[in-house]
Amino acid sequence: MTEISSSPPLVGAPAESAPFVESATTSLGPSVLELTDAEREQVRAVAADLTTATGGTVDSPEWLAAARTATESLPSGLRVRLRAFRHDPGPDGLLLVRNLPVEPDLPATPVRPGSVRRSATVAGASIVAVMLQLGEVIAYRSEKSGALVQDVVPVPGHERQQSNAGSVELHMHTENAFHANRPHYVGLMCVRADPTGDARLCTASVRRALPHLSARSRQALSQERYITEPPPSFGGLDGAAPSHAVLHGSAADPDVTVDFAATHPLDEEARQALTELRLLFQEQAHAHALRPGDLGILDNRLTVHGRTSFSPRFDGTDRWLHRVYAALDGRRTLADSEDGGAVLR
Ligand SMILES: O=C(O)CCC(=O)C(=O)O
Ligand SMILES: [Fe+2]
Repeated sequence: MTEISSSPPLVGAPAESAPFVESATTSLGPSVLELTDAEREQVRAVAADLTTATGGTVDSPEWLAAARTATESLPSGLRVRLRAFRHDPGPDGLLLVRNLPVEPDLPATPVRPGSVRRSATVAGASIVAVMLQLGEVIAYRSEKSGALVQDVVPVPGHERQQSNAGSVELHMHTENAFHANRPHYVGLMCVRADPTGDARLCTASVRRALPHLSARSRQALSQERYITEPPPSFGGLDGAAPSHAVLHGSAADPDVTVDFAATHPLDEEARQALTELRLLFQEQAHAHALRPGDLGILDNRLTVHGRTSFSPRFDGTDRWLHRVYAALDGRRTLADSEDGGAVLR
């Protein structure tokens, strides 16, 4: 397997004022795994079998069981790397796996809202198999109809939304920051690149930001002085949202939970600390122009992500990602599961 450098970091203005501006200094070498063509074909064979296994119905428990078994046939170098990432997600909390298989005869990029993959495709089965090496694959009933493999595509009429259907800048966020059982890992796999080249997945990690954060901000961010609103699709605010800390866990190596479009400080000092963190993330963020077969795996405890603005055409040629979530503790997510399965409330 070859290590290759990734996209340059980006340096940007505050979240309110896009655009991001790129500069070329650091590389993400250690966080990138490029599969050889032989390894890609090995993954393709596993995924192709899964397109017909148990009828190829992704969301059925039987298909998921078949996918879980099939993960053992992934290339050993990939499995070793995923296990190592689970142990230590590194300073960027990101693993970019490149050269995964995608179908050669990809249909037009969907344009309808809430588009998902209910039937297994080569790319969809590949991302599920990879994510199952990290944890249990989960989804949310209120999001993309609870499908395990979701499409991330721009949707006409949703351009200005702070959601993955939008095409304005998507502010940095912890995935489902408001949710007690938010995913531990988010997988975003490109099956069609943005034809304009403008759309970039942006990532930044708390491990990089922490040493630059003032002691005062660190303290404020570590206290329950913030609330995070759920999106309207989850029913909005049901009474008062619980206050929470943005930094939590180990003081020396904390987790971060924040959504710069939905997290509100409860006092002025907390607001200043949030601004300091946002600016640090923006200064340090990496921008990734994903290509077909690229899978960005984010540790959702350490890494926030967002997306630059871009200009969709809505003609079937737009950027198209698949998204799959994984959680480490299936016993813990059970409390939010309606039927003991993978779909949470
Ligand atoms: O489009 C992207 O690159 C990221 C979208 C996103 O944040 C998501 O789907 O969770
Ligand atoms: Fe996201």
